[in-house]
Amino acid sequence: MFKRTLITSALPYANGPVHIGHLAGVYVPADIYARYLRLKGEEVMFVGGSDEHGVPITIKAREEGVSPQDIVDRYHKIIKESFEELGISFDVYGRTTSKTHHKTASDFFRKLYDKGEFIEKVSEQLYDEEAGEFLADRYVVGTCPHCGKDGAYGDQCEACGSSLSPSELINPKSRLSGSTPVLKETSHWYLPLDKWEPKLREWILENHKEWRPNVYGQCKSWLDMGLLPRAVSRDLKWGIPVPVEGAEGKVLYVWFDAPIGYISNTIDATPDWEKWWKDPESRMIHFIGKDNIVFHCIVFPSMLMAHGEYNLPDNVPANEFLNLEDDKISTSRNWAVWLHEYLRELPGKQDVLRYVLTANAPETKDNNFTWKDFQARSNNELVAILGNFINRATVLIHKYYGGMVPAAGEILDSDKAMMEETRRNIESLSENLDNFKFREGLKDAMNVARIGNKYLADNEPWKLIKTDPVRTATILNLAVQLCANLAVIFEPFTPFTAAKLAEQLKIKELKWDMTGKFDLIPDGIEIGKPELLFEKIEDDVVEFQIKKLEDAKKQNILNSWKPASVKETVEFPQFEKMDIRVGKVLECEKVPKADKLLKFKIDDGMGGRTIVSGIAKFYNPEDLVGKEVCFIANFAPRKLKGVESQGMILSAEDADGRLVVISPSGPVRPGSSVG
Ligand code: B3M
Ligand code: ZN
Repeated sequence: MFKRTLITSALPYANGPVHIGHLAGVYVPADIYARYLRLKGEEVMFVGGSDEHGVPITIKAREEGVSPQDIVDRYHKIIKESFEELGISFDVYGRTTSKTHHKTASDFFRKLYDKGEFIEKVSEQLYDEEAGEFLADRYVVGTCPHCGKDGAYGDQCEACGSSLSPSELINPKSRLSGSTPVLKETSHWYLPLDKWEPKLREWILENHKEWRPNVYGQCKSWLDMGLLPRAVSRDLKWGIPVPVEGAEGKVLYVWFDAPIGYISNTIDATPDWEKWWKDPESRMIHFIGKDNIVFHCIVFPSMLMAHGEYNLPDNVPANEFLNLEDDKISTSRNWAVWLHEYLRELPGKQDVLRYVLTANAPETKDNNFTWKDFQARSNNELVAILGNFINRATVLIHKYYGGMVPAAGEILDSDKAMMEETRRNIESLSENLDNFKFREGLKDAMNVARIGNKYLADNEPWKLIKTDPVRTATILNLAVQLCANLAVIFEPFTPFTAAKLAEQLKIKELKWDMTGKFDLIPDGIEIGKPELLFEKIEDDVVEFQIKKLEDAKKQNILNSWKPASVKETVEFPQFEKMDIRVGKVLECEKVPKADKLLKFKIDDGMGGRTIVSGIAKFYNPEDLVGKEVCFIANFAPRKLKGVESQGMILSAEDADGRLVVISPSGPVRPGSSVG
């Protein structure tokens, strides 16, 4: 049995704020687990921190014309503060630019180097001759050799998800200068993962069959493909210098230094750090997203084995991805709900977000966040089930007993059944949390609130008070005991609410071993005034958020809009055949039973004509009357919804698909030729 648990959560890159995908995938479940173990009285260390190296940070710095240090200082602060505000209860939140980390990572590399654990190899890598720099990872873009999509990065194609190396890209381009890179020799240190393959196989495939199927499966397929030596250094300026003579201009690969950040941050947290990492009675759990599985299950463990003194992780409960409104979350497209913005725009609603992200946790498959579902879960579950039960119980105690908890009398079978059912749900909750099934666990917790509502509805203390005050006292005593149970079991999920409730019920400290008991609040204790634990989320709040996303989508379309390529060349005689004229709109109306069509009566200087045009979605017909428009006068007439159209009105298509009619910039006589 383990004595203590070291919980790590992936170190977010400090090149942008965190969004709900990060939260649902990593930080909320890690926090639930840490809080749960603490409630059980277990020894826990919950380690987080920012990942401040890597190419994306230097690219962002270059784009903004600031230093990489400026970028990481900015985002480390935003990330750290927003985590705190959401109640992510890190025991330490460090950063990989810290002195401790530089030393720890250097020493780690040096130890492996001295033990002869690396292979030094010369290879040809892409080099930007204009910039005079090697192009590691994301410094190169090109066409993906697997799916053929453009815009694949040197380390990964985001379209098909394949891992790449820069030299695999077809038609590579440097992101530094835009030039086509050349191949140039450079030497690097490689960790021979193949050496550790047999041990990894035994450790994961034999001894950790309990890991989540997605994690186990990914590891198995990596192992079955066969492991290769992996470069752990890069030719870059930003990073931890390779601590070896003759390695000028080389830094540790970000995925070599970042996981060592878990160790460095533990060192910053406690002088007693070694027991967390080296004592076989300590266990380590990595919370990560699915894109980090190989690094945490294959690469980092190989580093730890090569080092020789460290424990391997006991479990790696990686989550799948969270989508937003049925679309992949994307930083570059700004398709995200950013935590720091959420906290500003929905103040005091931390627990609602934590609740909804857990209820929709992408544990076994990708899942979807929608604002409508957010509102529904808030109002139909937190307000209507949990908040409602607690409110009813505490309000009645205030109403009938001036807030003093009444003593329970005789316990009937129906009371015992309620208590039993509560215990069963809490047992199932515990078991689910022990097995990293947070979504299922949350259902169990909510069921306990449902039991409470049913208990009150079945017993109707508000009626009984008139006929049987003794029985009423029993019911309300048990109801308030159930509230105390809820304070404990919801603490991992909704800690702010749990703290308020505990205060209201005068519970000094919440502990897991209080659960399932019905003597937690002594008779005669005066409980605090009932306060609303949850408020309804109104329509305007979610409409604002939905509008924000729609705006982001529009902005994206505008940003990525490119004019269509020019059509085949036409000679003048061919062009001349087209008779374009100016006309004045005399009448304009919708064509019945056709939502796209407008019917125009045009003064063409030749007695007038009718033209039907498919722009009804973009104009009010009356707004067009009196306008001058351009139309093709010799367009073959055709019938549209029974109306003969004698020409075609010219319009331009906007980036978001809106059609805008073309008008002359000054007054022109109807019938004038355009050419
Ligand atoms: N920064 C990658 C990521 O955010 C990376 C995790 C490091 S954990 C040691 O996906
Ligand atoms: Zn691809």
